[in-house]
Amino acid sequence: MSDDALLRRKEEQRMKAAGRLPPGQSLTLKFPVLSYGPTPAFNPAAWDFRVFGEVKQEMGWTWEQFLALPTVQITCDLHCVTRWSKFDSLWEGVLFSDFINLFGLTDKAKFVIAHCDYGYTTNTPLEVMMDDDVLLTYKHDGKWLEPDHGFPLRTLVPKRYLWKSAKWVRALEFSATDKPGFWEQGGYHNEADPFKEERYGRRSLF
Ligand SMILES: Nc1nc2c(c(=O)[nH]1)N[C@H]1C(S)=C(S)[C@@H](COP(=O)(O)O)O[C@H]1N2
Ligand SMILES: [Mo]
Repeated sequence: MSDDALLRRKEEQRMKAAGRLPPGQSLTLKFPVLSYGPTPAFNPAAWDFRVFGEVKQEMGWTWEQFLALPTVQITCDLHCVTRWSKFDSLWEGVLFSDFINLFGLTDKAKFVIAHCDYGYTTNTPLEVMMDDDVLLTYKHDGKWLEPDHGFPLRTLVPKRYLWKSAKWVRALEFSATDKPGFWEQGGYHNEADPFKEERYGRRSLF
């Protein structure tokens, strides 16, 4: 076995023993790219980010304005439905639960729908988004996030399979009703908790 394979296996055993490896997952030391469609070009002068729906005040940010928002750093584990898990990755971004205070939510807001370039969407209950590790992020491992991984902005929802972490996100919709997103409509599980192995839903279209 190569040194890399040995290291990987040792790390995997360690994470399993620590209860950090969800069922059916194996450890990767890489950060694979999984996108449906191309990586969008980023034009900082034209980019904007907005919030709409069940908000007290609709709001938008330019890239410069977004970068001025206070950030936090978190270390978390990532779990992809394609069965790889990546441990102890470092992220910096705006904490979602702080971000919503900038505009306020109505009492009806129960779900958050991320809208991305090229129309990718994903839905997550507000309650899940309020966790203290959910970010709007643009830095990974101390560097600007790679474009393939979602630069300029991605949501990060570490406690759900990674398809719920929306790359190239341009808007957040706050909704009273749930609106299954791209993969959720395509047959992935609506809840996507890796430790419950919620990979695929009942109504698979594939
Ligand atoms: N906008 C957008 N976000 C996306 C995707 C996508 O195709 N478009 N793919 C999702 C899926 S299925 C996965 S597994 C992760 C992969 O993230 P990564 O490429 O950074 O590993 O991004 C998610 N976010
Ligand atoms: Mo995925």
